[in-house]
Amino acid sequence: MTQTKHNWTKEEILEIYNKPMMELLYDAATIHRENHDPNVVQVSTLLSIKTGGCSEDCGYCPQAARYHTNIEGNDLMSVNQVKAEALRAKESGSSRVCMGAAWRNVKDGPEFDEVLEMVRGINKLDMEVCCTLGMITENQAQRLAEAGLYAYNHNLDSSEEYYKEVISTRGYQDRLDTIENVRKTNVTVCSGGIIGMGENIEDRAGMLVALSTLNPQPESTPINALVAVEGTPMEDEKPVEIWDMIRMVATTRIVMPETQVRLSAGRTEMSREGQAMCFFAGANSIFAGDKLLTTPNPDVNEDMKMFELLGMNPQKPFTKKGQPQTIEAIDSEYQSKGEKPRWTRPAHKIERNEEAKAKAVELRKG
Ligand code: SAM
Ligand code: DTB
Ligand code: SF4
Repeated sequence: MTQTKHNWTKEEILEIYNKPMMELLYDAATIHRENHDPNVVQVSTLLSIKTGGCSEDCGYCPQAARYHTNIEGNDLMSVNQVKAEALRAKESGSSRVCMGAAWRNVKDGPEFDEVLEMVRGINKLDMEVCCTLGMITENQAQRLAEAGLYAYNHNLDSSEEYYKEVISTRGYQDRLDTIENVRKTNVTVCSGGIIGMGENIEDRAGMLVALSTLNPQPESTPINALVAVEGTPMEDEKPVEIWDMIRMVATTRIVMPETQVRLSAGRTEMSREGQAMCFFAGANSIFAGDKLLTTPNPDVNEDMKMFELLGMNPQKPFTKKGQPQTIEAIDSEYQSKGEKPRWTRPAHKIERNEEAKAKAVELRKG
């Protein structure tokens, strides 16, 4: 096992990123196989549970209300529809469902209660559940944890310096605050970013400094290549070169040895050979399903054929960390008042729901 280092500097990371390609690949692949099974890929399915109409101005995002893109906006999906989609994803080999909402932040109320119900429903299907709902408070993170959330995705997206060029309606510290709120719970942190937004290599290194110096480091890190959507301020950005993607994945693998590194947006532009190089360089997760949130993604059957060709197998759910125990909404009364729960539960431990429920009832009486 590689010793995880939490004090990476920009200079050190740049030196890695700029190594001769063969050395970079060799170093990354070595660290990869010391920490992971190189023939296993974690597969997540994205589900846009609330699409479009977002108040933010993220320059890359087709879901920002202020840009004139061709996407079809939708209100919050129903719990039953989400459960049906999750089942479909499970049958197609996915271990995780990631539900995305085009929100600036989560508001307490009926919609959040519905999302909690979706989390419970998917966890009951014995799948890992991830949400990406914008900024959340510690109390909201705790409620998601209690519903059985496995991961929360909140990307830093770029370096702190370049972030200001991309988004004006919130700051880098807002992102870090949400990540910290998630960290206070048992929910794992999924955080990464985008390349190809016009940033320079220093910005890519800067983002990796911000991610790798988090302690603990994120359990998963999506590396997205910008999907330049017509109508957004980034519509004319040039496509990301495969070599940049490989360098970014390899560098991420080296500075975050234990993290699951996910090939995310932009896979439709990548050949099988290009993706294979990324897997060799340390990527060990993908978003599967014919759609990301609003833009296309490779066909699931094509991905399965690629895995077969490469002798790779999809990872089983809860391989890296046990299934979260859920506590049914017996305490919804105080939860809706925004109070902190008065009971705690052991970290990283699967406990029978009945035991947990009994404990909560007992503590409430006391
Ligand atoms: N609203 C929430 C938020 O901003 O955190 C969750 C949804 S947002 C769409 C999730 C992530 O998708 C963004 O942080 C960004 O990394 C990625 N993303 C959005 N549009 C993209 C695009 N056009 N190309 C690549 N990645 C994109
Ligand atoms: C992430 O890093 N990438 C995913 C997921 N987390 C939510 C989203 C990619 C979105 C690409 C543009 C779209 O389809 O709207
Ligand atoms: Fe809204 Fe998230 Fe898109 Fe930004 S990235 S506009 S917060 S949906």
